[in-house]
Amino acid sequence: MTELLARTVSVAKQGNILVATVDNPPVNALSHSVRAGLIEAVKALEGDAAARAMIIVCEGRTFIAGADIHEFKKPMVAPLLGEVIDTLDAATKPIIAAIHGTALGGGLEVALACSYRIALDGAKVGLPEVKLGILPGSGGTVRLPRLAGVEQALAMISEGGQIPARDAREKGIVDEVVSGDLRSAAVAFAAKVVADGGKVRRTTDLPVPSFDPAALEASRAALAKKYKGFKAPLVAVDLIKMVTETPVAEAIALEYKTCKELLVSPQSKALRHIFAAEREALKIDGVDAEVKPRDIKKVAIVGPGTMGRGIASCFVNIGIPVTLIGLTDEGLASAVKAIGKIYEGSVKRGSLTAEEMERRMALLTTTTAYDGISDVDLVIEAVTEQLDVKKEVFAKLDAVLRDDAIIATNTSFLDIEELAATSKNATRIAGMHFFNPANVMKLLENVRAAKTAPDVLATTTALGKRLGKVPVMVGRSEGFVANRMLSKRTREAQFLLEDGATPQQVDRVLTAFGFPIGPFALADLAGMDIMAAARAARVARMSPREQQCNIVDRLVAAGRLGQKSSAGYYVYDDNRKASHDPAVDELLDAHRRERGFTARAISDEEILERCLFAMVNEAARILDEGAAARPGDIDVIWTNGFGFPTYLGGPMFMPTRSACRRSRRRSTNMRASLAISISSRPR
Ligand code: 3H9
Repeated sequence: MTELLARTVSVAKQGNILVATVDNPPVNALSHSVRAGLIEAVKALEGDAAARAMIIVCEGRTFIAGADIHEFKKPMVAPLLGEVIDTLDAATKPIIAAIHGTALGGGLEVALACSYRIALDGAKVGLPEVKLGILPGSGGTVRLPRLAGVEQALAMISEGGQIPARDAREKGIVDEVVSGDLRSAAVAFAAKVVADGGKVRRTTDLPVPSFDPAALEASRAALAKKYKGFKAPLVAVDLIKMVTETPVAEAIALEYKTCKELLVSPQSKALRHIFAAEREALKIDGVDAEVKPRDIKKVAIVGPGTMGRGIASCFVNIGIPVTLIGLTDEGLASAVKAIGKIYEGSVKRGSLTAEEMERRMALLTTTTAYDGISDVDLVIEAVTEQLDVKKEVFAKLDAVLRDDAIIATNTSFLDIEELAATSKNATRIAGMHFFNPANVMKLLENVRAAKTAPDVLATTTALGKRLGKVPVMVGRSEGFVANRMLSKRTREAQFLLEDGATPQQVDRVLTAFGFPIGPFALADLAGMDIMAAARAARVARMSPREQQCNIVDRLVAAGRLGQKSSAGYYVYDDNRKASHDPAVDELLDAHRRERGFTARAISDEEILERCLFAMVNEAARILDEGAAARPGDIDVIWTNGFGFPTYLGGPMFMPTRSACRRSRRRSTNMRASLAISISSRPR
């Protein structure tokens, strides 16, 4: 018999075991109907004298992935999650959570309120609320330490990581790990519990295991350093400390109060915006969600330089064979050696096994001839940034590839339309702009050209996700989105030097704001010769002021190429520690004198506003041109590409919020334009 309790929870009976099945796609979040349904399921268990235990199992790809994030914006409707948890906790018959996929946040809290937890091998559990700027609010901080210990619980709650079922078993969070059919295994487990007397086990009856208070304080210091600027990880320490000192009922109430306070904090709003924006970015403007990506089983990468190597390792990391094409055997051999070195480092650090390294390296082949790649599904060209060279590569690829194979360029600033026009089949041309180091950086700017086929766009997006990247679709635009906005910030930072600021002051203001590195330390890292070359390529299109703002050329002329020559905007010691160099003050003074600028005192506020507005203004132009589909896409690009603090929500979210205070009725584009009018002096 199957009884529908709520639209999303159904109950069936198997012998004397009730099976409550949650079915709330896509991730079985604890929406109102699930909460109501779970309470009804417990009532059904209590009301059925013949039923001796119940399992909670989920349909689809995962166990309950947490509270329904979409409900956070509205007033919550009873029953709240706390009531569900209390109902499970108060049940007089054992309830068993059967976990597959991920049991996260409120989902794990539901499981922790059950008597037993069994998990399918490969499932994961975690309390990731901190990533949304909140903390568990339905007993997670109260129950997890009682099962896993205080230090382990703090690590999971303050960092939000997921742990595999086997680890969870070892740590006491899960009772049994099974393989095969989870539902049958859970019913068998429940039957055994019944046969053993049908005992109810309440996590809240357990004592808090002993712990080292000094370790908690050490965690606080470590978290403050690792998550600089983030509030919730530090609140997690206070919360766990409170739980160790407070009776259960009071601790649960205090935990809920803390969660509610965090939920309305600006950081949580910003982090939830980024969570939603990253998922929204996967929806390609103008491409139907039903469009199927092409199957990518084999890849070739042209160009075994820094980018080509990094991109190659991204693919072999996920088991896709790669053919690396280069001009010489020597160049290819050194690329393979460099990739091997990256993996050797991981093996030494213990993050990769020697066998896994071997497996990955075996997926890598090299060739100097194009005819060996006729069977690949995708080619990414990562050759030198010269249009003619790339056109030549495209012609060679056109000659050997299957018609349905995709050609993606990794160009950072060349015109994708010009490249597409050289191909005999422009529909298969797209951009996949990886960031250096490609094997580390999360951001992937996928580029669409006018004629790119919808399923090619769907493929680069799906592939980005498969590679563990955060893909964002962008359109034709010089420098696309990330670098185009960065160049405007860099330009403004240079103008600030002309006006009287120092590199140290600008870098200090922007790192205090939350960027991991300031623009001048970043320029030293990139190399002044590279910056000068990029400037030379664009100089004809620059405004007169920018054309004459040639500080980079002066640094190059003085032999100050950045970190690589131990001197740029800063001077560097053998450990690459940067210090102020009076020679740079003199160089800047000379520049100002020649250009007719008188140095004035510049406030930190002016520095911050000018640098941020320069970015936001460019973003507004990018949106107006359609080179980015949504403001949220730009936030995703900047938080993942250049370390814009996620707790501020990105450059579009942040100024939008302050502009909102001035006018609630303006559209997002208009709000960005507001920033333009504020900083509208001639550039
Ligand atoms: C919480 O539980 C608080 C409680 O302690 C206390 C409360 C008082 N709700 O990521 P994907 C959607 S806080 C609603 O691409 P994947 C997502 O928007 C919560 N929707 O899939 C997307 O929809 P769309 C703690 C959600 O396979 C679709 O599902 N839990 C939720 O790569 C697919 O998502 C978390 O923070 C949600 N909770 O990864 C878990 N989660 O396509 C957050 C996802 O329409 N979720 N969606 O945009 C995740 O980490 C991943 O989604 C998961 C699946 C690992 C589950």
